[in-house]
Amino acid sequence: MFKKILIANRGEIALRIIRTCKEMGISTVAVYSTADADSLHVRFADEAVCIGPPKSAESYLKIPNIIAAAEITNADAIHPGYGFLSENAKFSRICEENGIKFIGASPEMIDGMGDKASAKETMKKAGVPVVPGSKGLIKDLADAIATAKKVVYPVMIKATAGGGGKGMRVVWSEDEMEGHWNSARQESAAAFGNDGMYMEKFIEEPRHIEIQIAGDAYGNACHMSERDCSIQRRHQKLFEETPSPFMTKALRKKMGIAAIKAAKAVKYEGVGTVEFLVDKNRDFYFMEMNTRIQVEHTITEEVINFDLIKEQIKLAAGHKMTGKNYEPQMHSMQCRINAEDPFNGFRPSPGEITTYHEPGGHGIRIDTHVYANYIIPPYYDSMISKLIVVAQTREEALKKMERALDEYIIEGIKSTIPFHQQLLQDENFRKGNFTTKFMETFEMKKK
Ligand code: MV4
Repeated sequence: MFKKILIANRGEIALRIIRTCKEMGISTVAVYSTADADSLHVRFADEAVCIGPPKSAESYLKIPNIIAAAEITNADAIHPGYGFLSENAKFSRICEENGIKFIGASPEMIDGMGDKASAKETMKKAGVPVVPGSKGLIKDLADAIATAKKVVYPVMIKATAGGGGKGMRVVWSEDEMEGHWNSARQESAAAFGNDGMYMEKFIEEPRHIEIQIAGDAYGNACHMSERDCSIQRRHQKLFEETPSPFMTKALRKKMGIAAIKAAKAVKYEGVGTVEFLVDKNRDFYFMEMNTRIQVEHTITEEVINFDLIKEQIKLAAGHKMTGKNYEPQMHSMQCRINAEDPFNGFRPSPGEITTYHEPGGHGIRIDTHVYANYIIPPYYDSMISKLIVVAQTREEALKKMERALDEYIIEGIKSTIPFHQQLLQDENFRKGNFTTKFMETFEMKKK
């Protein structure tokens, strides 16, 4: 097992990783920017190294500084958390070259899954259902028009280097193709330095359901229940739950088998997530594979009673797993509490938290790095806390979440607590009747 892990991240996930390391008897090294000197991850780690000024590009994304911090502290592994360098092939490779274990995917895996068109081909060959569409990349506008005729409108053109919705367009008819083709390619070239595009049938009003998986170095893989992440706004997830209210026993079995096929096809090592689109007929299609621990891993931990970070560290250290699958035993949901004003278009609201009181009691978990008088810096993402509940049923989990949100006091800044309170009162939401389009029509009621 590793003796010392450097955590190349900040905020709640840095703290989350430090906690598990402590329980495993592993020493920890925090890295921080000058804006985060008062952050809890700095306080709770055994050692801390300042890696630069506030801007991420000069600190949390600055590979030489992080490697230097690992070398001076003699860390034998780096945990990248999510975001930042967690899916950066170059960083994974540099760790490898410096004899530091990267607790995440190999550079080849990151590159392979990062190219969406080739990841899709890999999955199709492995027998994982994919959305019907172009074979590989589209050559030019004429190819796009010809392919769309075969795929049948509406279609979607997507950047092969994409993700997070960038470089993606829905095309409803041939007369719209030229405009969307040009603008999507330009956007992709600017955002990713890669204008490779592929095409798919547009799935209308899908659900976003992802399967947590894990694999070891001996060819074992297992699935660990699903997460419904359909409640998103501009590709930012706001609320996640497991089981999905749309799930059936039969669908879970089929999606689990498909996720394992995906993992085994690429000899996946570590914990990962296979994302699917699920249509109204419960047909499902591979969308992406994430090679990192995700923000929403918590709700899976609650329903299978299992520490995913611990498993991730063990797998990175070469431990063998049994390969048995996990079924959800409970119902869990997570509200992402962001420093944003939901009454004003979710505008960022950094600054000092003047009053802070957390809810508590049975079945409630809060993962956060904030405290009373903490100043939220404006440089990083706006998530400040994750409120997670676990209960026997969805009905009970909803009640518990309502109670917890009512108890949660954050003053001095605006937060998304009022949004979640209103979400939980929405009739369709309560019935589990929602898709990825839900937030397009959701409107906040005035205070
Ligand atoms: C789609 C789709 C409909 N049909 N692909 C959005 C992010 C990117 N990773 C894939 N996305 C989508 N791909 C086809 N063929 C709809 C979306 C989509 C979406 C997917 C998951 C969660 C939220 C979403 C919001 C808008 C569009």
